[in-house]
Amino acid sequence: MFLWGTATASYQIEGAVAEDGRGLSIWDTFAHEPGRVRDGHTGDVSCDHYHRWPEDVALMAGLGVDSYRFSIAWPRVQPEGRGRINQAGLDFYDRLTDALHDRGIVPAATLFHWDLPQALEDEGGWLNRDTSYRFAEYAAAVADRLADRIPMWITLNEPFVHMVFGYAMGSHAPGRALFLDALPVAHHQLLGHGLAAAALRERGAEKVLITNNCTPVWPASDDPADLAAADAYDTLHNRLFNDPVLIGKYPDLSAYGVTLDCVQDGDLDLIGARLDGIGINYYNPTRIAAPTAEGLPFADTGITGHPTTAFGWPVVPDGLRELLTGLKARYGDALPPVYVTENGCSQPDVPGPDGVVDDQARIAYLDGHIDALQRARAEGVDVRGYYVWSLLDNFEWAEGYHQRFGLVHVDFATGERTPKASYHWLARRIAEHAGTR
Ligand code: GBH
Repeated sequence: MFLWGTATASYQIEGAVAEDGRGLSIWDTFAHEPGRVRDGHTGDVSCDHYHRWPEDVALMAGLGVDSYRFSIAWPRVQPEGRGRINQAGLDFYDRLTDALHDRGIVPAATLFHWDLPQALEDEGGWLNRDTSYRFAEYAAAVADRLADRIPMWITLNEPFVHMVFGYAMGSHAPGRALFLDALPVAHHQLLGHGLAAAALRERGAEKVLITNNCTPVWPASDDPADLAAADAYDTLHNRLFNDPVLIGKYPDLSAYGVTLDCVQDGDLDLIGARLDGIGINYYNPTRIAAPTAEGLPFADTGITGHPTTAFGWPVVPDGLRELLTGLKARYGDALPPVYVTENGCSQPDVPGPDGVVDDQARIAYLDGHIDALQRARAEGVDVRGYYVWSLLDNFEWAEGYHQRFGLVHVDFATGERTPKASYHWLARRIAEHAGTR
């Protein structure tokens, strides 16, 4: 069955950051530091989904989705990041899970969408190998409570983005700018994935996945220097995370002057254990040229000649087909079923005469990408799901509430939700596809 879905993440929608024993996450700390998030926005209240979730489940039911991808906040489950389990925090996801089942919506839970307990960051965060073991302990606690009712598990969301923005560049929590020295964060997250996957399976989890954000890489020209740079980028962005989980080994990084010294015997066996699917988040391709300065082995030139989203990201629907068929070409039979676990765009509010946001650009974006996905399926890629990012306008990380990705408009002053034109469009589109699942 093909799953039509929508996706969110805990820190981006929940609010209620001090309720029912929740501990601090690195995003609470980061967002409250001056100058980190645009206009000092925080997730303290956000969409207040922690209280308004019944309304949000009703919105999903109205959309007609088969599945909902949400994330579980580690600091709600383990306020100190280790040891004591806070059952009151798990109660929230337990209620949500049951409500989804009541509506016939398949829950797909992500265990880590970047909100690491602050207590673990104080001990080095993902630079510290111990965090991988703590992650498995947390995964076990969640699975003990929910594996009987949640069939689909995603260990990590976009370990690449968490490493690069969080630890290499510092534009996301925990705000560290270590450049290439952030590399152990890749391995420790992936080790955490492998350990958590084993813990989930021991507890009867039906499907275990990881979500990687991938980008087709376009060389700026066929000049050998540009081609080599594009290959370097593809290696460091896509293959660094896909190869270990799909074929059990890291790509060779020696040409870039870096090594993964932190890999220990047996790690790759855990990381490379067979998955039931791979989650892919797609937003846009990347155009790469030879580096112009010392340091990184590539230069990101940006893409011109395509429409852009409010974020300035290029809109290239066929990039999704290119990405999916490229994964099939590279990994062949080692590629498990693919779930597009995020795709969507930020657009400004354009209120129509009736007050409903008339987001025609989002409709065009989704329409084009759904077509591209269907073309990839026709070309033989086993794609089993498509989740729109996002159900609601929400806290868009360093951009705060300035970028709106929702199918549903949120008035952040009142919490009021109003479905946009794209919501109504997608509901029709999903209904039309009912027979082709
Ligand atoms: C995802 O990350 C996250 O999982 C989600 O939480 C987030 O809200 C959502 O996407 C929207 O941001 O410079 O033009 O080449 C997406 C990661 C990283 C994808 C930056 C686009 C560069 C665009 N993104 N990337 S461009």
